[in-house]
Amino acid sequence: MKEQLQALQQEALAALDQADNLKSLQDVRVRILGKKGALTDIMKGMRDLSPEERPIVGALVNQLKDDFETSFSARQQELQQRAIAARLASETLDVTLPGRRRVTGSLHPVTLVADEIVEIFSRLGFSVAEGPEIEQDFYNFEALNIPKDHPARDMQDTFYISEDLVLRTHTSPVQIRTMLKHDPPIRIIAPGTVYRRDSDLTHSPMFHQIEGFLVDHKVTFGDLKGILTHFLNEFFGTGLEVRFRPSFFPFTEPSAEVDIACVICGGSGCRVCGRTGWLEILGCGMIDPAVFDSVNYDPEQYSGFAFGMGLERIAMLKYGVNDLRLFFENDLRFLKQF
Ligand code: 2NL
Repeated sequence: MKEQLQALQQEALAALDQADNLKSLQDVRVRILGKKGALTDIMKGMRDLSPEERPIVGALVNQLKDDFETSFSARQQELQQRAIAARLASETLDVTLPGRRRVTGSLHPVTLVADEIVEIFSRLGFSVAEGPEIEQDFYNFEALNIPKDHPARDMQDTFYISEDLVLRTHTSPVQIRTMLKHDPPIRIIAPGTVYRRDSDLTHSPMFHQIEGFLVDHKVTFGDLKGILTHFLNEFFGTGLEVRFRPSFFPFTEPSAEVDIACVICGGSGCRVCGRTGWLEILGCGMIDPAVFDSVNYDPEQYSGFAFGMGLERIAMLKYGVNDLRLFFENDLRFLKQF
């Protein structure tokens, strides 16, 4: 039995040496120490030994077990180290590689211009208001003193959804809605998308406007001139020359158009200003009493002014863009520049 044990020990240690991964190492252990393992078999055979022999063989078995465990642990550690080393070698990480760049978008030039105008009027106490792009005839036309036979109402100029619904042709209906909800004093700025049946080199069927108005006791044309001159100086630069020309809108009386000295040529005359030295920049006027009637404001108690401008035109002048279509093509080479 002693020889049997020695042979088993040799075999077991050789098997441990040969195992080249943790799984086959575990298999060797089962083969020797498992329930049906070789050493277990030998231990079962000890029943047949004499009382004198039994402790001697028992001691040898224990010795073999201890030796096996020691060798097993050593080999197990060795194989674990080897597995870790292999993994480290195959999963190397180059920390000097540049990171993946995050693509950030930028704001559209029309948004930038709208935000800057809103910012300037916010500092003067104006609040932002918005409204629906599909609008009722009453808010878009009727309440604004635009008569039934006015050419702006024509199917040729306005997108009709039904007899009573249109795509709003200006942001003025936002102001009508605001006045119907709130009493004066009131100061509102309303940026938004508007629609007209017009499509050529210099007109898009969808474009953007910003309108503002102020209503209080004793508001005068002088207040209008002061506020708009201040705004234009903030937006285009201090010392800018500004002029007010008489004009006409159905919703204001008196009405004016405002020009600034050409930002391209400085007033000497160029292609952009049509050699006049002036650029038309916005329309404005004192709110017509007929408009006050439709929102139930008393024209004897209150007066106010309103103004409106096209955002694409302002963005073209501000950024030196010479083609309106660039704003709607969404070419990243263009948009990335803002
Ligand atoms: C322009 C001119 C203007 C208004 C808009 C307005 C609104 C109400 C009452 C009175 Cl609720 N007026 N808006 C007034 C004058 C001119 O816009 O050239 N827009 C692009």
